[in-house]
Amino acid sequence: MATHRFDPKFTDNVINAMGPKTSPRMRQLMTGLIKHVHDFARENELTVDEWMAGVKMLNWAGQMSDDKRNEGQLVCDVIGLESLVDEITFTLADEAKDAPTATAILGPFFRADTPWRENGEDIVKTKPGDGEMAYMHGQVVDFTSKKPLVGATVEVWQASTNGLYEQQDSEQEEFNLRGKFRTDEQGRYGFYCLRPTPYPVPDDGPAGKLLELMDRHPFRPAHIHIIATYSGYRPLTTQIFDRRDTYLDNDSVFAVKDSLVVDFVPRTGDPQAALELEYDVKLVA
Ligand code: MBD
Ligand code: FE
Repeated sequence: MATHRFDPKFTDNVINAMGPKTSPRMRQLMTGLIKHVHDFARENELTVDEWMAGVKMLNWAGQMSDDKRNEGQLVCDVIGLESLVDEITFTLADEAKDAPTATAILGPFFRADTPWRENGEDIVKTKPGDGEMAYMHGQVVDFTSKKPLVGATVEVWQASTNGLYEQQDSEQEEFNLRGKFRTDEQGRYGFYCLRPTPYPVPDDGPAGKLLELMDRHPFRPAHIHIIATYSGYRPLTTQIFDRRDTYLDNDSVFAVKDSLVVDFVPRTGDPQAALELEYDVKLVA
């Protein structure tokens, strides 16, 4: 006789169906996943209709998970999962005064094939009608010794003032607002960019539907994405946030950390930018 599905023994049966060739880690993860998903269904007396609505949402997200949408990741983001996993993976003491640069989530709009650019270059290839230009620059250093890291890679990307990343917007030149830089002999990098502006995550798909059903807004605080790497050091994926932003405390993907909030300041004597941001990146070996 089959075990009654409400009986926790049913869950044990499902878990015990895994064979001996399962890797220990796979066994651990699937055991936890099956337990929690079954408990979720039992505790909430999940109905067939509700479960099917969830399945439909996953299928919908799957259909939109190309480079332009990445909805599977976005669905994870709006329920805080990418931010949680980031925190679990990188347990660096984020809020300590003198700490290595804190991590933040990659997000769905990274492109691996971003072109190299020269220090001092302008990443704003398609100028929006509005927006403020800024010069962002700084040093990549070894956190422990404070020595500059010469030849480190600093990769950045940001959305335009219309709230769209370049791959979401046919009006923007390819790789607009993206660039990969190599630090100079003093470990320095620098480029012109836009002062970032707050932006709604795409809300016309499954993640947006989920936000609407939860009565939540889709906005993210203004941010610039950074990936910094140097041979022998832990690669850093992070985002920096403009202090003036009103969404710092209610980011729709829960990525803000205090130590990643930065101040753009007036820049004098530069016809290309009236603002600047000095930002040092501290890596750990
Ligand atoms: C973004 O631009 C982003 O950076 C993240 C993390 C999630 C959704 C959209
Ligand atoms: Fe982003």
